[in-house]
Amino acid sequence: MDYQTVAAGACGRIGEAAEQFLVEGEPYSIGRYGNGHINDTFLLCTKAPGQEGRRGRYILQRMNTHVFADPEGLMKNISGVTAYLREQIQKSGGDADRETLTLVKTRQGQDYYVDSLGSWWRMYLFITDATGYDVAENQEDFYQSGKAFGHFQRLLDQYPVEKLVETIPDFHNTPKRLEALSRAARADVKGRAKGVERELAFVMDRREEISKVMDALRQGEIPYRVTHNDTKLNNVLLDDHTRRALCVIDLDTVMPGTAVFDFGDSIRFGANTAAEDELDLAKVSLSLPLFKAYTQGFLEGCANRLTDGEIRMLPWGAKLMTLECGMRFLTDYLEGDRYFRIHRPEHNLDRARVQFALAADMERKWDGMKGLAEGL
Ligand code: ADP
Ligand code: GN1
Ligand code: MG
Repeated sequence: MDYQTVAAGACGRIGEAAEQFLVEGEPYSIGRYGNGHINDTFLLCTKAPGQEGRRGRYILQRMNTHVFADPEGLMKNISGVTAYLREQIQKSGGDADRETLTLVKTRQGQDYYVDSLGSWWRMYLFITDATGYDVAENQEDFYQSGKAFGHFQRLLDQYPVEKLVETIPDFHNTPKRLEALSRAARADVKGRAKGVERELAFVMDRREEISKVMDALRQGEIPYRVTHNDTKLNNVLLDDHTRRALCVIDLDTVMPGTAVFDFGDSIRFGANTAAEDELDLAKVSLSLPLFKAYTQGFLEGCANRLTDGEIRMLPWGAKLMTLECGMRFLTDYLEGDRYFRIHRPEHNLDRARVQFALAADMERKWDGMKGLAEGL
């Protein structure tokens, strides 16, 4: 490999992997890209042979096979879902290369490459002139992201569920997340439980509520749907020119689930007035105007197909996704930071504290959230 730049933090057999995919031009630079917590994501640029200047851009990802135990099943999901979305987008006259992810094949005609160290790699066309935001800069952007995730949900409304592998079993099974946290606290492999008694108590005080949405699903009060399950603001790209929602990305967790949790996960991330890992908890709060903007966008994007039962559950979706994410960060902290990528020693604990502060603020603003969700 003699690329001009190979970024610090490159991993595995990245050069070997880059050369397996059918790109236009020849690879000349590669660097880490984006702020995802799970996969190793790189931007690969190519140039025409013997010439200077960029020819093409691609996203090269090393998949996280610790998190996704069945990468082959996962890639089947992504290939099926993206092909289906492509068809729908083309039917409605859209630009499928920008409005959904497009997998780039390997020279062997596969959707992924397993390198000589056993790492799994995939490549997507880079979606140009578009940005995934880590904070909602204004209500309109957040409204747009709600529209995108709602629309995504509607496009997949008729997708054959039996084609989907459950890439992470019990991903949003909130009572199981609570059990996992309790187990991690009991095992206390890193000796960290003593320092998080307040956070554990915060969760335990709310244990009766934790299964509220799961119970509604099990009792058939709300339907299972094909959902995204990781609806963070930076998993949707907005068009840089129009600032309108363009493409929903990060399709690793598309599985049967509930629209209530897709809604809730977006709120926990994007309607927080502080970053997910803010150290000053006084800055953490739920913005009701952002909550309103997202709700409007999501309901419109779903073409108002959510049932009354789902709409009534939306505030619970927000609170339980916030508690769940807090529990997951805290579990990972107790277990020694094996799941989420961290950038400082107590990063997962800081993240958990933010989620719990946000859940507490949602309790203070509960009537406002209910009024907005049911009143729109
Ligand atoms: P993770 O699961 O680690 O969050 P993502 O698939 O979300 O990984 O990718 C990480 C980041 O890379 C995204 O937040 C986005 O900024 C960027 N990204 C991913 N795929 C594309 C793409 N096809 N075009 C442009 N940017 C992308
Ligand atoms: C992870 O992959 P990314 O960074 O978009 C995680 C989500 C969490 C989120 C917290 C597969 O999302 O479930 O809510 O971090 N994804 C997976 O920021 O676990
Ligand atoms: Mg992501």
